Amino acid sequence: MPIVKKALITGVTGQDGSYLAEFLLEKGYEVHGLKRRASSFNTARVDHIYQDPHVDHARFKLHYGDLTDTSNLTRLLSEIEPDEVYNLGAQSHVAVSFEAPEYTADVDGIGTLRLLEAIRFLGLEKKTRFYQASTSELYGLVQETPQRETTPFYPRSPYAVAKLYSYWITVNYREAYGIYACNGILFNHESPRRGETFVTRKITRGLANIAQGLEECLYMGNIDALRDWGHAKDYVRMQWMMLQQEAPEDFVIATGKQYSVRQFITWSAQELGLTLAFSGAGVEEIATVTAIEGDMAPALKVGDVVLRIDPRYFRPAEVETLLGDPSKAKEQLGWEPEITTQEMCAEMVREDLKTARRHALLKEHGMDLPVSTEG
Ligand code: NDP
Ligand code: GDR
Repeated sequence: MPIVKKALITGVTGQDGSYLAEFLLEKGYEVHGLKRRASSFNTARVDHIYQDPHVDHARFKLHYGDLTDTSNLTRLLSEIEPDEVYNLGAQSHVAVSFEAPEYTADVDGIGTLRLLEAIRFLGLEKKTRFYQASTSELYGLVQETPQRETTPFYPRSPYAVAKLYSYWITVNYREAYGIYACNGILFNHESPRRGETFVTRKITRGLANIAQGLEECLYMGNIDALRDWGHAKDYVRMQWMMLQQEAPEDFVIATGKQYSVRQFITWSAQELGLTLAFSGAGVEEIATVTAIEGDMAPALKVGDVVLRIDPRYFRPAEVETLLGDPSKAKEQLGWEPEITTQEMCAEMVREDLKTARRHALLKEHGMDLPVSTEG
């Protein structure tokens, strides 16, 4: 396949980066990804598309780098001269940003400036288009419902404040230097590749493990939080679409539907054949199994408590509710999500159940693998 364009993806080893890399490779792009040096392998999400660099015409290439390293980013941009840069790299966990606020600001805020400044410094303003992974967390303490492109921001975490800087520096470089730079203001999006400590994956993986006897109980924070959850596959398509327009603009990407964490727990349990009853209030609330159908949860019986509240997972400042209005994306770009929240939840549970069953089988044969439950 002839190479159509060259793209650089920061955060290629993350959830979105892996789906976007697949998407761009299918479109005929040469895809360059930034990966961080780690003491163990961190490329599990892209191993299936990795191409041996010794093979001629490899179109997927990984480079060591970091958003805190200006010279590294500048060198890579000058060597690759990409047509498109997708800045997806970030310390992306809101709760962790309260623990590591300075690092989060450096990566999620100044990291964006480093890339934009490198584009300018290298004279790539007219060649390289730039996508910034902005977020519904910018709306934080919401000022209007549903949230759209014009809704005022009110960030509620070090993560969101760092992303606010990135949002505005992207707008500023577009206006000041004419760079084709866009913000995708994406609401929560999930998939079987979602990091294990974000709430949806924590639930689907945790319940699948409990059903198979690998964990005993799920410890959760604020299960009344409301979110607008879409599927990452639908959202990366839109990231690409935003860079294919005549003029750069910012877009909200969301489903326009909102559910509680508690609802997501109920759906996940149902997918495992479990009916749950919630009882108690506040930190005393628990979820108990009241009925079991099928054979997906051999380790459970009616009356078992599978969920408790642990205040450790409450945030110093919480974003209680988010609901996006994707009308602009729909009207201007014809984008609509294809996968519903409940379908996505079912897919995540199915995938986590497969893994849990494999682990349970190994355990049965005396080959116990440690199952991490941190986060
Ligand atoms: P992930 O946490 O799954 O992936 C983050 C990526 O950033 C990983 O590849 C990670 O590398 C990389 N990264 C972390 N720190 C650095 C650093 N210092 N230098 C370079 N790379 C780094 O996030 P998602 O895929 O879910 O999200 C992608 C982007 O979209 C993020 O910027 C996120 O903030 C934003 N976003 C996400 C939403 C969502 O619901 N998923 C919604 C709105 C915005 P490693 O694998 O080594 O950890
Ligand atoms: P969020 O996602 O903070 O919206 O950021 P997360 O899944 O972490 O939390 C969603 C909501 O669930 C509540 N919650 C818990 N969250 C976690 N992680 N663990 C728990 O045990 C738990 N219990 C309840 C949270 O308090 C919150 O209200 C995600 C990230 O992908 C960001 O990078 C992105 O910008 C936004 O989505 C849009």
